[in-house]
Amino acid sequence: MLEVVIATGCLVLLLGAIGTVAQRGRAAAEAGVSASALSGKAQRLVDGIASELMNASSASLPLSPAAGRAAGQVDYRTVEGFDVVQGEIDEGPLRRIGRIPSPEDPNDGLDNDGDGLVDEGNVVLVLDTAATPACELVLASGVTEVLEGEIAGNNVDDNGNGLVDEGGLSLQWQNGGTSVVIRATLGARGPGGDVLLRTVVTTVHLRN
Ligand SMILES: [Ca+2]
Ligand SMILES: [Ca+2]
Ligand SMILES: [Ca+2]
Ligand SMILES: [Ca+2]
Repeated sequence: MLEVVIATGCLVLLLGAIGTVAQRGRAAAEAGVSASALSGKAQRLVDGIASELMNASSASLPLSPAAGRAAGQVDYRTVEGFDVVQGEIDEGPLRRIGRIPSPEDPNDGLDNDGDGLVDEGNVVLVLDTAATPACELVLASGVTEVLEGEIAGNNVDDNGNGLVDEGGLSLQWQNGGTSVVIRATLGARGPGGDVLLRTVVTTVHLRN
């Protein structure tokens, strides 16, 4: 019974997330997205990731990417409480935040959906990587393949931010994995039909 409730709750969240994205997509197609709306969307994405990772256990993070490299996804466990009998932290199921290809624009070097962005993706939150069916919440769509100003696959830091060939969502561990720098670039067509890009950076300090 519990499983059914969890599955239904997940479905409701999932449908809500998809509905929101679909609505925004329609509005964007009709009028174009203003620069400030796109900035807001990018800011909400990194803020959402930050508030999620704030509760992650730093011990659960995978090894830091090599120097000058960033991860496009992270698996982690959130801290659910403290077991006073065992004297240790209770951790939840393994979660994942990462960028995946958009269903409308598979990763083939072409702008399949004609939105002006090539191979853009979605950033999703997976609540339990072991659960079937998988429960994925879409945190944002229109996340570019590489971060603004970066050229993929040339082994050069084109935008001068210290990271080489980083993706449109890039996660960088700092201070021995007790903080994570989150960078994301979102793109969309503006009112004039030109493609707008907005990049937001924030650093989150893990509580545990
Ligand atoms: Ca494509
Ligand atoms: Ca596209
Ligand atoms: Ca770079
Ligand atoms: Ca590059």
